[in-house]
Amino acid sequence: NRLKLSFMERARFAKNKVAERIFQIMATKNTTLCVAADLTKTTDILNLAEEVGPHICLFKTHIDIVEDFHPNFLKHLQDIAQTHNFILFEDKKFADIGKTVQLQYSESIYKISSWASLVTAHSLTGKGVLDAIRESEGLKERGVFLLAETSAASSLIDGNYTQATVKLALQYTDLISGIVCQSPLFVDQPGLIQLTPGVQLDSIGDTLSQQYNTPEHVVLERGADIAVVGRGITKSADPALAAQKYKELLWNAYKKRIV
Ligand code: BMP
Repeated sequence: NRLKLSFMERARFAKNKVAERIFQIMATKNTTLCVAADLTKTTDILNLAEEVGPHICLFKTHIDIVEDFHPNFLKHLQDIAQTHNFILFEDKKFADIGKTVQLQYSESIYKISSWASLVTAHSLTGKGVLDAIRESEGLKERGVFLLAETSAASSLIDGNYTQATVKLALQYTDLISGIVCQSPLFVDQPGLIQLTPGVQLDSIGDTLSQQYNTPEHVVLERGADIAVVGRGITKSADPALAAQKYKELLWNAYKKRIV
């Protein structure tokens, strides 16, 4: 049961290289926090990365919301990621046919495959998406988080879709780092990582169907390994302090879970 094992122990079960690295980062930095850097200016994103860097394992971007994108920005971001030892994660949610995904992943001004060690994908169009990501040009070590459930109220995803997504993930364990979901779907797979968004302390949701749970709840009741926090940190007066607080709450919950 993955919920009772430490990240250090789980690292050796990981078949995906990036997942193995994530386990090691979590175990050495004592953090399971992924920040969602949903900001539209490159300087704001870089400042956030510097501020929260010591407290996070993953830095999640939506690169296509950036207004003043330039390739130099990625160079800076990579430097910060290296300094603070966290992983760059582009939340692209690929959902097209394989050929289109391949172009979206490796081409365009963003060239995602050249800098993002991690990306997200929908399972909607099936294995072609994963074959495309596996076969594309780009970083040698790459990982995918497959989306099996969402934090959105009244999501159209049902139990069958969720189960089929987990099944698909298990056919691509070399490529899949983990699954994005809201409940413990794969407790018998210690090498896979559960990533859970929809985490905030001061709010239960927004006006656009987002739903929030607390750090303790997602770790102890929902099986989250990594929690994604966006506005809970980015809208805070002191993002570094907020990140530290989320990190500590999440880590304490994890320690409580594995005893
Ligand atoms: P916030 O904490 O500000 O609500 O941000 C949540 C982040 O997680 C967003 O970047 C969103 O795209 C992502 N996300 C989510 O909220 N729910 C999901 O089910 C999947 C996501 O990727």
